Amino acid sequence: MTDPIRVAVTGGAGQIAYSLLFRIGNGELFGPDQPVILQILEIPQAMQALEGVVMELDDAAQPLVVDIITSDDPNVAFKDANWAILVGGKPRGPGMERADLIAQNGPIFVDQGKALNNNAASDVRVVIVANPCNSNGLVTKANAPDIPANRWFAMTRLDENRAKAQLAKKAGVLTTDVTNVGIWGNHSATQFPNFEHALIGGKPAEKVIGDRAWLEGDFMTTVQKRGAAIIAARGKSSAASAANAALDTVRSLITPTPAGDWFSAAIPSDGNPYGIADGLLYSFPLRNDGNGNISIVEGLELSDYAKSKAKATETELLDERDAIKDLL
Ligand code: NAX
Repeated sequence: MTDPIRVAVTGGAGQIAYSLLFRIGNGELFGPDQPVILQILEIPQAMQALEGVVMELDDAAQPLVVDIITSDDPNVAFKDANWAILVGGKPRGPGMERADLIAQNGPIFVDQGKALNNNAASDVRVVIVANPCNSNGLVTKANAPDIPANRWFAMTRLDENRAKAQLAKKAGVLTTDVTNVGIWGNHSATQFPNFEHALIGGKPAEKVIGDRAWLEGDFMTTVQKRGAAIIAARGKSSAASAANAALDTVRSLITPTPAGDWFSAAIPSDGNPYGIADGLLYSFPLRNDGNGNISIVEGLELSDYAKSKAKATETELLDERDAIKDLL
């Protein structure tokens, strides 16, 4: 039998994990022949709820799931993990400012960074979903100095998928016809879903749509504020679509990117070709060359409009970094 891949998922009793774990178990991440060991982390107060999730995982009788390990100790959950998908964190409560969210989540990721550093497999790759994901990722990375910089990703794929869906709807095409949508910067309302390079059926989206005012207006705000719109409609934050985006992210990291296209995730910004400050986890358009190398798409011409948007989200990330500087 092929050696199983160990996938650590945190926040296992939460809403995103409720979709994510079953889809990993189904083979949607690593294919129908690749066994997996699920290593699930929760906080002590949620271990009982996690037990229920594990009962359901058992009841799904997924042949690829060869073992399920649960723990409230990150040193156990991250032991020998080849992938760590960090979903668990403190949610934003009523009246809580973004700065409070950052401050309250920071310490969680100090501990998890240390635990990853000391326990994960030497090939571990880490995808941070828990918000504020760029800054949480920065804290985790800073506390895991032995894990190389090219193993760190914060999730902006949901934003990319949202942007593609909006463009496809407007143009009356399938989402598969929309390519080259890059998310720049932070997973927050300052993110820049860059429509200027997007293609619809291989033609510039701006030409196909023919409505720059919509692109700069409704399109941008719909994507930037989609999370809040879903909470308003559903009474809960996006979960199935977030799990879906986490799967998309990992798949893009392990399969070659189709010719000419790209995908989005936040990665360490050091030495990036677009003049964004070093020392951030900043989302860029990325390519996977199929040999395990993930690189920023180079040579994209940025208009003054695009530059100003890329800068605004950089500024927010610098402010966030300032708020957690003691943890880095
Ligand atoms: P839930 O509140 O349903 O679940 C979070 C789970 O994490 C809870 O079960 C909680 O007990 C657990 N948890 C808290 N602290 C933990 C710790 N120290 N170690 C392990 N587990 C811990 O949230 P859910 O809807 O699943 O969302 C999870 C995270 O994803 C949130 O931070 C959310 O903001 C973030 N999101 C990120 C998105 C992205 O695109 N990057 C989109 C969706 C989502 O909003």
